Amino acid sequence: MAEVKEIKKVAKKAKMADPATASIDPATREMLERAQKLGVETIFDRAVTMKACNIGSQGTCCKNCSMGPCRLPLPKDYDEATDERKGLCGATANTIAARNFIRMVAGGAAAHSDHGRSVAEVFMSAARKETEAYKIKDEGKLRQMAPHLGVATTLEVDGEVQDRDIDEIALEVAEKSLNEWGKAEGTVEYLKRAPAPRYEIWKKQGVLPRNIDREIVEIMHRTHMGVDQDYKNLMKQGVRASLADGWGGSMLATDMQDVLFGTPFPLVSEANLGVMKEDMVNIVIHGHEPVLSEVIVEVAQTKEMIDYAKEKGAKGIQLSGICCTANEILQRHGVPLCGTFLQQELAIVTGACDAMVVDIQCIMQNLANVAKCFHTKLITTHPIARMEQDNVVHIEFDEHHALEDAQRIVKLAIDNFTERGADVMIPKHKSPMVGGFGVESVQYHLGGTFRGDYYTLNDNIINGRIRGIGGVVGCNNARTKHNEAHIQVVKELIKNDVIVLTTGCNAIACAMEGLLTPESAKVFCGPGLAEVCETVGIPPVLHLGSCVDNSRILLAATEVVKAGGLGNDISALPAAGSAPEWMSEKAISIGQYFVASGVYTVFGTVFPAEGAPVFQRFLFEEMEKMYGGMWDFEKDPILHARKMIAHIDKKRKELGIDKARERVMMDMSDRMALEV
Ligand code: BF8
Repeated sequence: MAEVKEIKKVAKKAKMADPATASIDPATREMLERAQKLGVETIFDRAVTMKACNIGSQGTCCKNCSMGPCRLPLPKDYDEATDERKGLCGATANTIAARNFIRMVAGGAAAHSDHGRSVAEVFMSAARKETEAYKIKDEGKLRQMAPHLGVATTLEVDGEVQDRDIDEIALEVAEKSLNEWGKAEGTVEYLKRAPAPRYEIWKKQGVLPRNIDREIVEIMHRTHMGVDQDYKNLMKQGVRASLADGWGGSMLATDMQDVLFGTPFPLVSEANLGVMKEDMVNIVIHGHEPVLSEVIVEVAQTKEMIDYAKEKGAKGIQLSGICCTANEILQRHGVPLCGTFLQQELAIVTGACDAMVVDIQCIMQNLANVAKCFHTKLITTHPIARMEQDNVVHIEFDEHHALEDAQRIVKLAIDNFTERGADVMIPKHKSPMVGGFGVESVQYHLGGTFRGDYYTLNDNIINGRIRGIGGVVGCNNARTKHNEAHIQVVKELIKNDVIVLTTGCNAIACAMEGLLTPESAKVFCGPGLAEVCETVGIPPVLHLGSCVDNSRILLAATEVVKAGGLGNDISALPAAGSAPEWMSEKAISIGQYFVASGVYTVFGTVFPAEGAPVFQRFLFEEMEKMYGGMWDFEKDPILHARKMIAHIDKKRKELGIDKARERVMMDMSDRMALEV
């Protein structure tokens, strides 16, 4: 039996989560039961014992100065006309909720964009040839992104146009990109990649971000005690910073990662805790930045490391991933997905995780406590994300000696294989999947043969086989049943012929449920979408990558606009966005740049403005008049999906293509009736 080491166990009398209601996933339930039997506390148990603060979750707790916190709960008999709630300084519920909301935007935009900056710095090292570990891998993508930064890809020699040297382009792109975080003049370059009418809306509203860092800093200034006290003006800055994320930091991160590591293209893999292997060294990679994990993938496949693992009695090395680092290495290398955000502790509870390597974001500090109970080496790698617990090993990663760092980490994991206890329990559950989609591969599968655009996709939206596009993204939230809302929303959409583009933990949840296979189209889709997926050979849910890759959804939507027939702006498209189980500030930033890009966006779980109904109405209704997109909130997953479908139908009607869809639907049933 296992030696599960000394641990602060769940007190016997403490309430614990009920595995049956904690998750829809059998592997998660199995591991949660095991954790509870072993006395290992997880987030699922803490979600039962610790209640969320109602005022904070409504968005109306202000702790921006030491006279507070000032708490303004929504009264039961709330009446807008007589609402006189205020903090000590007089800040209204609207001001407080708007300040809190845009601080969340700032947190999310900072996380995505600082990740982007790190990639840009590695990109610069590669362009300067200062590192052996990174090279320009995808020259085509580099040539494609360069003009958007004002970098020429050709030059004229003796009256002849020639391709410019790739190293020169790389250097200039690196310089221009890094400049985007702090340039003194102008606006973020990539904004012009949006459809022209969209850019004009941003210009008219005065929300073109000047540079990425400045907009985030300005949020912190404006929300400081005694500065901006008008929720509309606060939101203007929230929009500006979110655009600096979606069309700036995140989009640059995606592009530069593609150039350095390759643009994803469809590939097969597997998902869920069952991808771990008992007879192999299991290295679970977790976090968000692919710069280190890319090198770990390379090193783990070397003969030297595989032989070393065999020397230690393992059959080889099994890599798998949690969260968005998982999505990054899945998309480019087919490394299997171990699980979503809520499964990180459970990967260690298997007793088979020889090393968990973490970088930044969505890493629970409790991992260290769980790792203490098993043999698992928990390795932090990033200078800005360390843990206080003494069992955590810190191997700081530096792109200048990336190979050595990765070798050290992989070797540590292999050495630790021999330390495993006997009680290993890996759930059997895993699902096959196809991942690796992106703007380019959607074009390949759903574009015209010779047109190089999204012709086939548009054509099928116009003729009604595909009703519309749903972008379903975002986290898990321990306050709701793990993966339930994700899966119900997505199933309801595809059942109604809405094709789904997914990223982040929603993508992992869909993979675990088998929705990322072409075969699932026949089982779960309406007849129109099933026909398209079967003809083209794609899943009805397309995995577009990590959360910074939501920028791929923005660009895919832009390609749909460009292909024609569906209006001249993103807001005209029969499309809607969703984050059914969101929890992180990054999700708020993403939601806000979707809304500001013209997308109707529905969130589940809680909405952090419920305590300020006037401000919430501004987000849900007024924003549509300004940006063509707006927020909405719906907890119930089926109603959530139906709201999205209703919006899609409204847009179809505005485009005059609702009749085409009716005809297709009538054809199906009428034809059957006629044939009888
Ligand atoms: O950036 S979806 S829980 S893993 S925040 Fe985190 Fe949310 Fe998962 Fe990726 Ni995105």
